[in-house]
Amino acid sequence: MSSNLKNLSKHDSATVPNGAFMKFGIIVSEWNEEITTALLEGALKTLKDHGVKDQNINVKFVPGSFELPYGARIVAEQFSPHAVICIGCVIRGETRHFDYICQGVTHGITELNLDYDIPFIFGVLTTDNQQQAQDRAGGKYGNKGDEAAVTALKMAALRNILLH
Ligand code: DLZ
Repeated sequence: MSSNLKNLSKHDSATVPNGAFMKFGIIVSEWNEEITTALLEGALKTLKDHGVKDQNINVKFVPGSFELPYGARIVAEQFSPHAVICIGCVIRGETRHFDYICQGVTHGITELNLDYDIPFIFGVLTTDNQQQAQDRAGGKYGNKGDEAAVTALKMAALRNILLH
């Protein structure tokens, strides 16, 4: 059976806004650290490739994905970024915990988008196993961190256009 999965991280660089005058917050979950570190590296590289300066990127860590919405809110309030990227990885286990964490973090990030004047980007992998996570953290399906960074640049630019 052929797979319709593709590398979703492939994008046309020409369509990505320049971030030279933008500030970004990144909040990263420590659970499944090997994966979230790879996602973070992807996001940082993509932001810098599109002109974002080191001093305009503020990275903070939280224990697990469930804590991402709270951490993202603090980063937004303390650092006044143009967008916040939330990075996590939830891998299905034997219990329902997976469902509750996914539900909590999704709902939390959605609420932040509605309550705050800046975009909060969902860079959270929710997979059935470790291999699926690796495939999406610099593996055969790209790096969700890259995608999250491209989305952050586009949403920050959209906000600038619409609000100014
Ligand atoms: C407890 C837990 C479990 C079982 N699995 C994950 C996971 O796969 N990914 C993740 O980011 N966090 C996990 N956590 C931790 C929760 O997100 C949270 O940190 C704790 O429930 C404490 O609030």
